[in-house]
Amino acid sequence: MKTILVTGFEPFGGMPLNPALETIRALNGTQVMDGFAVFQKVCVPAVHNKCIQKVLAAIEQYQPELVLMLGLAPGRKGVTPERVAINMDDFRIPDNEGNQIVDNPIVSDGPAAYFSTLPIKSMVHKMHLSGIPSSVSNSAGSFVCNHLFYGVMHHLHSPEPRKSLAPGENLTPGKSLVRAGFIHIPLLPEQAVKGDEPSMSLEHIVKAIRVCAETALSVTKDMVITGGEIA
Ligand code: PCA
Repeated sequence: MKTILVTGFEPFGGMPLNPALETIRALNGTQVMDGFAVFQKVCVPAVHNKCIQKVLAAIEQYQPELVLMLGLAPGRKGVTPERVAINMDDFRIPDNEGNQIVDNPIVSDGPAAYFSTLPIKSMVHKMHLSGIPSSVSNSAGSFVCNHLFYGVMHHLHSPEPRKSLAPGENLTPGKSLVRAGFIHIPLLPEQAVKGDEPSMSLEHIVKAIRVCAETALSVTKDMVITGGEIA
């Protein structure tokens, strides 16, 4: 059976919970596509460098087909697959060990950015068909989530590990390739009781991530539909 590594951050910024952690707990050990693949959770510290090390160790251990990294983005109205990770830390708040890094590249000689190798357009389309609010996000921010996203994509593009798919590259079953990317999720309803911020139930978020996983495991070439924004 194939493994889908699903990572979620611990609570950060003084919040008591992180829906990403609740989501990976709910998914852990569950299967998709009639037992074709199973979710394996990884709880990730909201701490620079340590988060990357934790996920790389899990990739080494589980040799997954697919890596879905999840994080909370308060204010998002839906489930938002990220298009791109940028090589820059600019933390508006300290991470969970008090590090507040400003204007520092994540990998000093690394490229400016990496694209997600998930079929983000197809994932959004399938989530819409499943009744889940969703859109492509063109920025994962410049905090710990972008940091992890960039660090993992950099590792998957370096020569030694299993190679990552390039955007649009065909997925050839049986080849040792791993698709990876980041998905931001909204607040849970209990985190938005004042009614001034959007939220989504855990049930819907879990369903959304299952749809994303099934899409990423079955779509060989992403759809060409707009997910763009006018600034
Ligand atoms: N969201 C934060 C960090 C951890 C999380 O879940 C972010 O978007 O960077």
